[in-house]
Amino acid sequence: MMSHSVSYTKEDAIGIITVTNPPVNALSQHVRQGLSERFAEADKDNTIATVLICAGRTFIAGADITEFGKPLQPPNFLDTMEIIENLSKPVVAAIHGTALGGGLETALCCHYRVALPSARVGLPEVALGLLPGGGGTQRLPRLIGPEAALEVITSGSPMQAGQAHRLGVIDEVVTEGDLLDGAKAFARKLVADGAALKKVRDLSDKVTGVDLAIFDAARKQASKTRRGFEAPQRCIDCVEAACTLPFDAGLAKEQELFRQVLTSQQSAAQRHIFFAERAAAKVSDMPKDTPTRAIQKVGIIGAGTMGGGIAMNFVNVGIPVTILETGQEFLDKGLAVVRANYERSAKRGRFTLEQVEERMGLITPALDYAALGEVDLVVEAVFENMEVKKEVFARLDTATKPECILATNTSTLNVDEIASVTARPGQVIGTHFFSPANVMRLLEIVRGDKTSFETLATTQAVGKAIQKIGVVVGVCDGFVGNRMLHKYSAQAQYLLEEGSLPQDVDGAVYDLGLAMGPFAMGDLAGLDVGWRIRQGKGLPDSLPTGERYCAIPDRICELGRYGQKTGAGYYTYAPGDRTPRPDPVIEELIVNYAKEKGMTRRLVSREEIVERLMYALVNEGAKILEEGIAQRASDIDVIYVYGYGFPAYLGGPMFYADSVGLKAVYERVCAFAEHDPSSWQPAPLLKKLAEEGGTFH
Ligand code: 3H9
Repeated sequence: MMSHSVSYTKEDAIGIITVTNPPVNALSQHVRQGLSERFAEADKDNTIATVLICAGRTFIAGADITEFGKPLQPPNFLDTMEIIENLSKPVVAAIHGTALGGGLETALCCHYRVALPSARVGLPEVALGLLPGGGGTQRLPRLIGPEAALEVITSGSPMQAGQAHRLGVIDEVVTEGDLLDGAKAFARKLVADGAALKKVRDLSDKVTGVDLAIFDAARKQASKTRRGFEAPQRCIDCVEAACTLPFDAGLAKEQELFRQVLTSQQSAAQRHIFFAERAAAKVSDMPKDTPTRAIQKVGIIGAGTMGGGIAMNFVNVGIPVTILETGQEFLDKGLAVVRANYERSAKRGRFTLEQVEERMGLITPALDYAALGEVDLVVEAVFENMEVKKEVFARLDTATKPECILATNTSTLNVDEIASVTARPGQVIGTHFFSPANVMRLLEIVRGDKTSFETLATTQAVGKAIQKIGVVVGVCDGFVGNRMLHKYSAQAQYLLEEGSLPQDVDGAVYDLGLAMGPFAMGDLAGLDVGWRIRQGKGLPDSLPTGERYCAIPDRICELGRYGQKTGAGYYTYAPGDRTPRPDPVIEELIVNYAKEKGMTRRLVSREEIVERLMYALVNEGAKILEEGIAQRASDIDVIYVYGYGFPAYLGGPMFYADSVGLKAVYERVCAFAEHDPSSWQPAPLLKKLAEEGGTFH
């Protein structure tokens, strides 16, 4: 059947091939077929050159990711690209939007490339656990040299047209809004100048005589910055092949490694995260046409670590912020921290000192609620205490204009109760940022009972504008992320009583791929906060009967060891060094504590550590799903990957459980529950899926 997603027309003796495959003009089977057919037609037609352009919002944004994991239908990418590269007259790619992955690779088969200044180009395959498999690893180094190509391919980050032009990826940047005319003019000039048909595959100067030590250095670097990820290593192998093998042999190597990564579990997990991230933006019961409000000015209550970090997010995208505090000294201290953060980034060359001043200039410090009269959104980031929050919200309700949205950055408290003190519960919502708030991408958007669709949609849009990955969750203690983490941390502590040491537990999950184990994370966050909350509740005697309680963290705090900030916690730290060092004092404390409790310590295997910690997350995740606190299992995965350092190559805890097999997971959870019924109650949903042979996804 003839493909209708690629058309051929002729203007002024120039053939124009247009791809129309919304939303992102992915290289689906029918597009590959259409391109092959139309380019063959263009070759025969009586024209002087051919322009490849795309309709809609972007140039080809890559292969069609939904086709991966299924048998590839012909024509394959390389056959289509060969037809384009071998055309007998100049082919010019006209780029707008994003030319990514297979899209850029298609453009690299054209003889020349022009782009709008707003266009971006890149090879982001590595983020999907893949490598550029359409010749990109062989052509890009030939065009811009292996070092620049390594950076583009292993980072996966797209670059602006201007930079691409300076590097030589783009031949000309054309005036905004004038892409087709610009491309046609460029093509006519090529013909008038008698320019050669530049085939990138034939270039060799940049890939000859390369010092191969750069590849070992790149491998070492990637094993640190992308620890555990296979794809960056395979990307480097391919670029090295471009410098050691002739083009066709290099291409064959790329294809072999592409097939290898394409069928890997890591890529399946990373592709899952790609779609999960996009699914997370959808709220099943919210009408698609829900209106959103413009957020032009924001108020932040509290200039502490969280308040300051949250403010930076808005300021970074040009939204002015008013920060309210109770005393001048808190304001001064908070703003000094924000300034220091910006100056540190400027020192690293991320932006200029003028930009630091511009950003600081967008922050207005305030001591009076009256300063919030004009803001469209307030994010409250004060001390985590219900009474304090209620008082703040009651004052906000009178101080702000009626249409202003009031958001709380609580990490545990009931948003409905906070909303109840206002006359606008429909405009109250939770925005749970993760620390450091200016760095972490996750935003849990907590939808209260009365939160209106408009408030929800606006908060989602704001989250997107400040470049967060927003996941909508329901109200419960700890919401999704921290509620699950609570179960995970509890298991980690029980393992100490039973026979492990902090370094055993942390080592096991670090080796699995998590950024940090629970004890190193505790030391980083500070152990005293939880301790004081527990003391406030009168622990350990007031625990509900039967619930298991481990007082090891309390004992550690009693020694004045609060974590990194005191140079000691579960580990010790040398001054100015964040490396956790195991401490015999802690081992003794743990052994004595177990003795006191009459427990006989045993050798706990690494496998058991991983299972106890992971399945604690999964079992609680299943309960959260059943209660409707999370809309879908993949939302939980997004939360863990972007908020808790869970490796994307495992796809998040729920995807991980699916890959292990829910029957096996359930059996282990039941076995744990048999030994310790007070801390394990198998989730009914897990049981049901295990029995049905189902999966969370
Ligand atoms: C590759 O090219 C391998 C080659 O080397 C191999 C040989 C050639 N396929 O993100 P959005 C969907 S690997 C299928 O919300 P935005 C997306 O799921 C690929 N679907 O829009 C969503 O669907 P829905 C390398 C795709 O404007 C809708 O489009 N390329 C694809 O915020 C809108 O997406 C990449 O990795 C796709 N390739 O951002 C680029 N891309 O509405 C991946 C998107 O049902 N894509 N969809 O939820 C992106 O980075 C962004 O989508 C883009 C637009 C920047 C293009």
